[in-house]
Amino acid sequence: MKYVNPIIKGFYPDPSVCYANGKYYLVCSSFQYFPGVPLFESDDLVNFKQIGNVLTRKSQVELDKINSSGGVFAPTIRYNNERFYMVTTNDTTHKNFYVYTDDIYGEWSEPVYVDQGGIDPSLLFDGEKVYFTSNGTDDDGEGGVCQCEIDIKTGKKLSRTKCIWKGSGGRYLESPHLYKIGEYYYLMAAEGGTEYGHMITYGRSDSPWGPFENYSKNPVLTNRNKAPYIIQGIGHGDLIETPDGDWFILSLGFRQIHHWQPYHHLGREVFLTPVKWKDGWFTAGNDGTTEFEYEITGDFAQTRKTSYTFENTPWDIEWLYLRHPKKENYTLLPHKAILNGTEITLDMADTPTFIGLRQRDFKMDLSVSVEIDSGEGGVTVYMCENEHYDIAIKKNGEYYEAVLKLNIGDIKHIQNAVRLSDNKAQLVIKSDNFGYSFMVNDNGTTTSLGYGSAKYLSSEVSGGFTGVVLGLYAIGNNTAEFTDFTINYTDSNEREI
Ligand code: 6LW
Repeated sequence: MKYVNPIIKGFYPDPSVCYANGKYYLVCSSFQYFPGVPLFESDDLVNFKQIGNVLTRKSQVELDKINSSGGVFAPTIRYNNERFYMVTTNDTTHKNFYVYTDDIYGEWSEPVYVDQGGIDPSLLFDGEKVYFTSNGTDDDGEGGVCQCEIDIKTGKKLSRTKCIWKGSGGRYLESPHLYKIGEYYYLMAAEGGTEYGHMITYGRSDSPWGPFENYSKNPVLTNRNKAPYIIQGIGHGDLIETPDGDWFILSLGFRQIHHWQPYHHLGREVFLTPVKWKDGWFTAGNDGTTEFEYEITGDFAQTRKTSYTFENTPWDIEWLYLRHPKKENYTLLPHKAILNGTEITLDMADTPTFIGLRQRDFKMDLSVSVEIDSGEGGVTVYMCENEHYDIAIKKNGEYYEAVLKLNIGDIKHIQNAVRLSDNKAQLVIKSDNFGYSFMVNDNGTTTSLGYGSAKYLSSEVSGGFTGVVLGLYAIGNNTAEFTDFTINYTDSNEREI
């Protein structure tokens, strides 16, 4: 079969994958969004369906007042002895912890904390031993990939934390995963930072503690020298073997808006790259790069969900809140969302009344009918509190208007305000690689409110680790009702840009 990258589109960074009971399970980071750590299932390693989230209770994850792109960093998922483990960092509290479940469709445990610093923790179950590996600094103050042995029942350290690898010389040595494959231990990691210089490197050893002999052609995978090319930033990956003995790296990467325009706003997405072994060393992709298309063994088709409605998108799986939501402000029905606004606005690193979906592709048509009593209610194309474009219905004295607000850093601009005949209207957003057109339909009359460029919502402008989320919101002590919500995506076919 032929598959096309990315296999999961939209803001789903830092993928980690495991195989259990005939299926693959994948997790990603989630930062300031709640619930935390999206969880996917797949039969074939190409088609992944989100089945839930790992961190669904406030007791599992502290997100109050955290900065955007703080909170839940890169997770690792592993399966051992009929139990799933997800280990991650809350970068705001600087704590590494894991949770576990025996039922992948059920709730996960309360956190078990491990007293080792750094980020990007990973677990290796090796017979009776469990190794806990992260980046950071060891007990003697040495920096690099650090490791200790833990008691998996309590999270207690059974050894000192020791620096086991310094990487291949790139900056930001991150995302270490230790594997036992055949007679060797392989330590794979990312270097270069999660930007255009991102790469995957590895070494091998006959001991989990090293010393690791570096692969002679590191990096084993990177798109840093591939230009002009849409797929960039390939790095931070996990290695997986299929039951047929084929090997792959699932990694993050991102799509620039154009070959010659180095901006990306959809976040870091999930890419699948074939791996080949020779003489105890592996290579990945096409001469160490990730391409759009691969032919792999398997008799199945790649399918994608391209249409999102309230009816086909359950409220408790793909929808996201900012930090810990005040649940009493949301009435989420099969065909309608009723949001109660507060004084918290979208410009604050706080918890506005907001519920959103990740933007999954460049070319999109979004429409929703909105009715408000007072205040403001609408849709935000949201990168973070500093960069977001908002289309809304707003009460202005005795009448209602449709507004478009563009917020780019210190510039907060009302682009347009059009008086409405009533307190309700249909809001429409159409996007392509380069930007968003905003329209309002008032009783059958459509008016353009303006345009916002995608590049100002990009990671290159905004910084941070997230991607654009399309959020329904309400502000003011008001009620906003949303109905007839649809998002339709068209395959952007970036190869032709
Ligand atoms: C993550 C680090 C990285 O912890 O970005 O891409 C950080 N790699 O490994 C946040 O996603």
